[in-house]
Amino acid sequence: MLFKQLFDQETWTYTYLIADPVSKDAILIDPVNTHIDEYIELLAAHDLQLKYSLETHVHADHITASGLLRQRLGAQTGVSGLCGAESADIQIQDGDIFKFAGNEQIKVIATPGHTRGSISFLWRDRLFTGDSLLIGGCGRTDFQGGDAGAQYDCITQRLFTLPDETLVYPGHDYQQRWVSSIMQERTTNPRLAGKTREQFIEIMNNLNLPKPRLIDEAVPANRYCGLDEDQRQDAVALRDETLPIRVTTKTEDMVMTAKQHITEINVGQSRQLLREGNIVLIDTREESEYAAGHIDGALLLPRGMLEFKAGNLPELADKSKAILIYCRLGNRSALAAQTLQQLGYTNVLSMAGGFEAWEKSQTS
Ligand SMILES: N[C@@H](CCC(=O)N[C@@H](CS)C(=O)NCC(=O)O)C(=O)O
Ligand SMILES: [Fe+2]
Repeated sequence: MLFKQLFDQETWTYTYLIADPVSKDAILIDPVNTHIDEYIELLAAHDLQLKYSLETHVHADHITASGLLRQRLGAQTGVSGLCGAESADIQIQDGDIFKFAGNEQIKVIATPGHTRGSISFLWRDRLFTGDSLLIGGCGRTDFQGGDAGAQYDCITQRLFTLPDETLVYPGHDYQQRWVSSIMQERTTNPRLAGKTREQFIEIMNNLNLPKPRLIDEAVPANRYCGLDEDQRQDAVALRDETLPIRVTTKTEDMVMTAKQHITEINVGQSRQLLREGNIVLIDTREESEYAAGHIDGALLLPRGMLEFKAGNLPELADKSKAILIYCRLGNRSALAAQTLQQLGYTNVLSMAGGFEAWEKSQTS
């Protein structure tokens, strides 16, 4: 089996990939939206098919990538039925079992407290606790239906009763620790070891932590699998139109096929065409990637919105006009170029190597 612990530096969030190189089934737990391309590339590199994108809870400090993973790869999204995230495909309940890769199972253990709908996932000897049990700590209980008493009960009765050697993989760590065990937490966690329920509640009620920086943005978005208002509408339409194709086709194959049907040009040729002018330059990455740096004059049109937004852009009103499209590496832009062709655009080019190659060529 393949297991990877991924880290988001911005929010100190851990994301987990569990996959089977034989059956190709893959599962992500708590993916972060800003890493969507990394996930897609990682899955493609191992030729994996993302089956589920699961949440331990509706996060208050970052936005999930689940909705985008559903749009792009056809993964099913899952979050507890107690989270008020009705747009998720699977409303998870205590005791649910996710089967994958033949005999593999992920078991759901309800661990309310940090939020009402917080759950932990148990796979083999590994426990993914989200923000219920953290290494040497636990999730705060002062918002989203938090409940310190419930948190104490589920951690002491449901998690600390698992075998001592069970590995504890948390949803965050703010001190660069990666993994713990049930024995370690049961015997040394300062909030829980040797503490009564009353003492624990007293500690939790007096943490006085500032609100997470992104809470007002993250909680509403995460109730829609991390999609913003525009993407939510697009998601419904996309789901109907493209899901069956995405479920059965691997990303890699889709890119390969697209590249056979479109015209790619390299960075040098792109630069030349842009200098000559009279070409529409489109950046088809996500908004956050665009914000972090883009080619001058590029129009932002994320891949997931292409079908819906292209028709409304005045720059794309003339379907015979030359269009140059790029992404980070040249894969998404190949897919986007093919889509534009299918929409009737007759002069579409994709930039091979994408923004990374563009930047490299500028420094070399
Ligand atoms: N400084 C962080 C706040 C992080 C935070 O409050 N994290 C929650 C989990 S979503 C928590 O329970 N933290 C436990 C703690 O800080 O003790 C931010 O602004 O995002
Ligand atoms: Fe959290």
